[in-house]
Amino acid sequence: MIQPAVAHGRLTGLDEIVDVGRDRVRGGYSRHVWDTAELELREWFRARAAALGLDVETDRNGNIWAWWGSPGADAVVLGSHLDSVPGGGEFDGPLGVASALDAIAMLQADGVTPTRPCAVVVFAEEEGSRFGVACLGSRLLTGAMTADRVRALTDADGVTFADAAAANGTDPRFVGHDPETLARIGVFIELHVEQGRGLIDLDSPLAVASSILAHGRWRIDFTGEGNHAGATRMADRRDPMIAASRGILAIRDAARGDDRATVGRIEAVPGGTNVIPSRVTTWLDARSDLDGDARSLVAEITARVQDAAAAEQCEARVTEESWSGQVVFDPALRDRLAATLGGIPALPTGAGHDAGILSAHVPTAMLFVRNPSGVSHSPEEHATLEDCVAGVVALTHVLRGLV
Ligand code: HGY
Ligand code: MN
Ligand code: MN
Ligand code: MN
Repeated sequence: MIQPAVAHGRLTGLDEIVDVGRDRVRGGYSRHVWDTAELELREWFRARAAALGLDVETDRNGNIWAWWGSPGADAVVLGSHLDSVPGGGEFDGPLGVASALDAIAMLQADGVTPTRPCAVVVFAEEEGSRFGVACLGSRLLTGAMTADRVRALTDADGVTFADAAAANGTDPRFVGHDPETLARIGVFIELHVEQGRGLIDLDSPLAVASSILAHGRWRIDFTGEGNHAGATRMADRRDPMIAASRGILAIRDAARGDDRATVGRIEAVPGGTNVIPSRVTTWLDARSDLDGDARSLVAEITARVQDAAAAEQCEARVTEESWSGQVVFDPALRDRLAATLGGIPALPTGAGHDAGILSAHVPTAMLFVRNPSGVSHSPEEHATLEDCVAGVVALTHVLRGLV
């Protein structure tokens, strides 16, 4: 079989974007929806797709589609996302997009003409790093989140999703559930770098995904009394930073077994070295294998953070920002991939994906590529060229069997 093109030690395509959105402060990459880096990646995608003769369109939610042949129903859709977490790795997202384009290029080079519509999609704001909700593009597409709620989301500078969309050619009046675009998808397959040690432990370059943990995000506001750092005696304070600190330890202690509970973001208001804050906001990412497990974890966390706040004469309020139930990927499609690829293991994941959102609507599958560092959402995330090539070859075999 034809092999994917490589250049400068990377899949071609990935080598072209290696410097886009590098984060000089955090390390790794910061590429957030409609920022300079992400816009550059969108242009890169459009140019690569056009070079393959694909027709590119942006849907009403800012997701980009590149069609091989005419757009139509029952399409085979491959793809992933181009945005990153703050200081993220090189592969989370872009590997799936570059591999999808490569798979089409390889079939074209082999003289294949698809008998079914086929597309590569780039989903917008998968990480939720700008507007706080992960998989925003696929949630809007599928109606999993209402347009009104999404339009009102704000970024760190107070810019609303509606204003950011309008400034970048997406009319905010028309964002939201898009049944026509959704109805075109016959099957969706997302290739992704593995984000834990699963494939290291299995000693395999590739796996198919079996399931995704139930997960969500909650905002926790600890409120107390803002005051002077020098003039306020320790005994007289109602310091929400202390309440939040107790709360974060309680969150860690609440997570048992398959549970994961993470506080990766904290904000003190007003945020001065010589100021006792009036409010400290933390964001909780909580996950567990079953929906009920994740829900009871968050119920326990809610009780514990309220106790932690009360111990400091403060208050804690917990607000859900997003939720994704447990995903079990389509067993028939998974078996089909496994049969095509022969002897490939199946692997559950703790990471969320647009494929998980789509799985409630269309048969969906994922292919994971080994990550030798076992680390992701970090500059240490990695995938060897050899394993990336194996991923593209596998995706090409799968695509050939579907088109
Ligand atoms: O947060 C997640 O699980 C995903 O990487 N967006
Ligand atoms: Mn991802
Ligand atoms: Mn990610
Ligand atoms: Mn459990």
